[in-house]
Amino acid sequence: MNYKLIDLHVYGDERGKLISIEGNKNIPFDIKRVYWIFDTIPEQDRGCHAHKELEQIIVAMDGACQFVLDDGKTRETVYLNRPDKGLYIGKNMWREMKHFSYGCKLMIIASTYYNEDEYIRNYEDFLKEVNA
Ligand code: T46
Repeated sequence: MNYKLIDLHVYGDERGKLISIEGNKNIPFDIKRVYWIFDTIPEQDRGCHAHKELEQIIVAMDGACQFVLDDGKTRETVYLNRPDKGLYIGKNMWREMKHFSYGCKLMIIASTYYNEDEYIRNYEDFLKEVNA
C-alpha cells in the first residue's frame, strides 16, 4: 500500500504549538500546491478517485475524518484527527473520504499543480490501470 502516516515534529512552549512542513525534508516531495477543505458535512463523502501522478500529505487541522485507501488489492482505513500527523498518499491509490466531523478542516500539500487529466474518477478504470 502506497501510503504512510508521518509524525510531524511539534515545537511547543508556553505560547502554544507550531508545526513546519518543508519539501523534501520532513515530507518526501517538492511542494507545488496547497489547498484546504472545510465546512464538511458528516453524511457527505468526498474523494472516490485515484491519481496517476500526484503525491499528497493530508493533515486534519481541526476535527476528524476517515480515509479509505485501496491499491486495487487491499482496502485499509485510516482515521485522521490530529494536526501533528500527516497522511502521505502516493500514486495510484484509490481514496474515499468519509465520516467527516462537522466543520472538519483538512490541509492538503500536493506534489503537482492541479491537473484534472491525471485523475482516475472511475473505480473500474482504476483497477484496469493498476492491474495493467
Ligand atoms: C484529493 C482529496 C483529498 C481545483 O480547481 N483545484 C484543486 O487544486 C482541487 C483539489 C480541486 N479543484 C476543483 C475541482 C472540482 O471542481 O475543486 C472541485 C472539487 O474537487 P474534488 O471533487 O476533486 O474534491 P475532493 O474533496 O473529492 O478531492 C480533493 C482532491 O481533488 C483530491 O486530489 O486527494 O481532495
